[in-house]
Amino acid sequence: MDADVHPNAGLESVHGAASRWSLEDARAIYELPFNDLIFRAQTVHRRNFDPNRVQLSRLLSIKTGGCPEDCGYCSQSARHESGLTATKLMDLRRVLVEAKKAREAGATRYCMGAAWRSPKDRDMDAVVAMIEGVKELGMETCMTLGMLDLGQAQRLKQAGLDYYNHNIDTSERYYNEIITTRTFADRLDTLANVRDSGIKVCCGGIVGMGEEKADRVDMLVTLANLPEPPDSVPINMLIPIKGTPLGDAEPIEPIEFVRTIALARIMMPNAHVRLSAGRTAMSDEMQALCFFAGANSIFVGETLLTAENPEEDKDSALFRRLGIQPMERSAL
Ligand code: SAM
Ligand code: DTB
Ligand code: SF4
Repeated sequence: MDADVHPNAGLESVHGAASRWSLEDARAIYELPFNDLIFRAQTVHRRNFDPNRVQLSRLLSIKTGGCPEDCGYCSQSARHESGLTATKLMDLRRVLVEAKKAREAGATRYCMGAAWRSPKDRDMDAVVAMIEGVKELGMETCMTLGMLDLGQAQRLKQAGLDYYNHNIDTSERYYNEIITTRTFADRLDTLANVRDSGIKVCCGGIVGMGEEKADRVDMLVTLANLPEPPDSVPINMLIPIKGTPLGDAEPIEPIEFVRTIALARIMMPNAHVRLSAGRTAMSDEMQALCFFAGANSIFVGETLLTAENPEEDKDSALFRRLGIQPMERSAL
């Protein structure tokens, strides 16, 4: 552990929501003895949230596959042979049928994703109608459509979009190993457009892509030091997809994953930290540790965008065993 960082650093206001993080402090916290790290994360968590409530989001792929980008983890890139069939943009009625089902299953946020580099002008009317329709169902809306310029972000805001998901995915250093068709700086530009339009930012990344510990920490430092920390921080565990460059990646060591969740919680105390992709490969005990480390949101439903997610029965059984209740919309 870094001699300059006291084991209790981060518990006091000096590292509160408004402060900025140095790489050094963040790395030292990540490396703390596990029990100290988790105790600290749980303490921060309890100050800001009900520790026994977890928010439920549901994903829908409104346009699958055929994407021109080359993100090395993704089943939807046209450059990878993942065997996925590309689809056109989904019809509004079908989106609303799916959203209603999600609401009935307890989801409070509906997240719609499209495999685009960025939306084309001709797509905007259709996605605006989806936002309006889902809002009318009384759910929060989130979209992830690739890069946005300011005008597009403002249009989505006007339609009532609550959140926009756009991940930085990894550290700036490791980024070019994973994606070459858009830069880290492009991602930050989109995040600025989203923020400036008044839409809440959902931004996180993926763990388990062969990165070093320092990359995991650096990614979280970038997020925590954004002009405003994101409102939601999805932490995905890589789902290795056959036919993609990361299809044979070594799985991340579970304790390293839990450390990443804990550090996200400590550095972004007011954010919903989402235990996102990869839960089918996690034991119940690992998920319980993630909740203890401060994760307080998950995706529910048997599919994410294209990959598998735990069945709803399995999640409700786990929640029962842990005494966790779904978060109500009003508590968000
Ligand atoms: N095309 C849009 C974009 O990239 O901005 C939106 C969809 S994209 C699938 C959303 C995020 O899902 C990615 O940024 C990545 O963090 C995550 N993701 C995609 N494939 C994944 C995988 N195989 N394992 C874990 N996370 C993944
Ligand atoms: C995020 O960070 N994770 C979600 C959501 N944002 C859009 C997507 C996970 C995708 C997992 C792989 C798949 O389903 O294809
Ligand atoms: Fe396209 Fe998004 Fe997949 Fe990248 S992550 S290949 S941009 S769908």
